[in-house]
Amino acid sequence: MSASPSVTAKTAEAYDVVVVGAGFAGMYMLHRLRGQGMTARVFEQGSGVGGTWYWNRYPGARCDVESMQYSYSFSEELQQEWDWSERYAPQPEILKYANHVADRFNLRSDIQFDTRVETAAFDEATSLWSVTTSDGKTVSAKFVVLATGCLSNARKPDIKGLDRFEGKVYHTGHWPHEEVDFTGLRVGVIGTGSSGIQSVPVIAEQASHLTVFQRTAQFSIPARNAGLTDEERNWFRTNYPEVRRFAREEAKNGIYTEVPDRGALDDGDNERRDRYEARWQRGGLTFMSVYNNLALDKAANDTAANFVRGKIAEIVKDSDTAKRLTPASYPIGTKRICIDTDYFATFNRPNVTLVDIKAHPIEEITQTAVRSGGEEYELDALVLATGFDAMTGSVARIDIRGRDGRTLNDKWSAGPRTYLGLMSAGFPNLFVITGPGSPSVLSNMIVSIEQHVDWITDCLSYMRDNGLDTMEAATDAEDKWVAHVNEVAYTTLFPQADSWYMGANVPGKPRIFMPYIGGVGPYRQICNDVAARGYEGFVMEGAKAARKSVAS
Ligand code: N01
Repeated sequence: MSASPSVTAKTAEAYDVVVVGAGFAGMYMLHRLRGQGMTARVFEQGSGVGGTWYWNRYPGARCDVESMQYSYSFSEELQQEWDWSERYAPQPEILKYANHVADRFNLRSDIQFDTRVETAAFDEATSLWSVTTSDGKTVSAKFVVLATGCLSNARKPDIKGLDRFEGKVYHTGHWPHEEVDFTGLRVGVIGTGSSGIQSVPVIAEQASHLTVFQRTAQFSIPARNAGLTDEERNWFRTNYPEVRRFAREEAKNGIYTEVPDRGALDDGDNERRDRYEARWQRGGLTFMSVYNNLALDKAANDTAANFVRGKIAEIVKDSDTAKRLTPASYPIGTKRICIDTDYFATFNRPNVTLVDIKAHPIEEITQTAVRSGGEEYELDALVLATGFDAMTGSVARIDIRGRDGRTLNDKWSAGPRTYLGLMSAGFPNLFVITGPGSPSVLSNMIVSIEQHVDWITDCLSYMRDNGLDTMEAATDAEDKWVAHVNEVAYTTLFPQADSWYMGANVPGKPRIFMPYIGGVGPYRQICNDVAARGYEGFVMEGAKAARKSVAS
């Protein structure tokens, strides 16, 4: 183990807080810290704000949480004044919103762009973090907040010959900033998660031929995207107090919608079909909220899965293609459900081919083609919609060293361990926003981001007001929380799927259900209760306490 970078507090720039990342989490964190009179420096590897929405510029990229809800709630003026154009905002509009927020709250002056945080080391003698960045500088900070995002480490698959391919290769999660035009090209898309499913219909319209390489068929629900009317916008604006309260406190996933009052097997066949049909027609993520036991009971889940399978069979004309597009190996919703615009119908186009790479794995990629099942699919361009090293990937890229020089990667080698998804024992004054062990990716991300940022801000103010220097998760509290997160996960059907929630998409990654599935409302209450009890489960120490222990 190499020596920790030494803390150069006397010479380095010193801040109260270093924030890593200027996506929605990092921007709001900076805003709140400034409000508390704390000094902060944000390092962002991109050239602009927006995080996910800065990188994911692939054709068809848009949010699948409705725009009126996928937006900050912390500023009443902002939420009243910003005009979303569509039910699901397209990526350029969300990025414009992020830039508007950065300008409106004058955030840029404390954000250093084009700069990666490479190492962060805690010095036990000074209780300071020493942070080195890709521009060769070192800064020191009392606290480090990782606002690195859960789906921000785009993962290039390990496919033989990929680097030999002579056409252009794109990754949906790392899309070029200049326009990509597929007109007249033979394009291949590998991957059929949310990114693949959004991009396939758009690419199919441009390409002379599109070949979709599918490893696992996905359940997808129509988005029914449309322009927002003034009436709809005004409804939200008038009802924001209740919409936001409900999203924070009552909704499991941070989205305002009806709460189901029954399980799927409580209705007869016809009534159940009518309910699914109504939600299918309405479209969107809340399809899984028709009944309250779809994530819990396999027989109940089967009714929803079979409904969607029936829809695929209705939409896709070629029965063999329809069969291959029909998910069969996991319960609906246990891999993140997708929301699409014309995804299944795209396979009725004469210029689209589906290749089942589960049945016929890709053998290799040559200079000009993808070879699978002995067939060569000649391509001019290849799109990798192969996802992310989710939840831990971006944290793992930073060499983080806590007490005794132990790295976070070493500590998390058998799976991430946190208390409340906020801190990890042995890493004092290091916070993670929407980290593993918190609801995060199972929720409307902005609801969870705001909750974590507010909690951390309150915590830092509390420490300052009480003369406390360090805060750290206690090992026993962390152990209990990890066990609880795991226990709750296994009351659901989620662990049955090979999903990125389980780390299953990354070869060799420990198979652990990473987010907390107890719901954002109960989770918020737990966090608030912990704070109200003087940050129960955390060890806090201050100069006074240290002096006292030295004197005694
Ligand atoms: O990534 P994914 P994504 N060879 O991991 C396949 C959010 N998001 O970027 O299922 C061949 O879901 C893989 O196959 P399999 C959202 O939370 C939101 O699409 O592992 N194939 C799968 O089909 C989402 O869930 C929005 O068998 C390989 C695909 O690639 C998350 O981001 C939009 C492979 C990866 O799917 C991730 O979505 C986009 C290999 N070696 C994303 N490796 C919205 O808000 C992987 N695959 C709308």
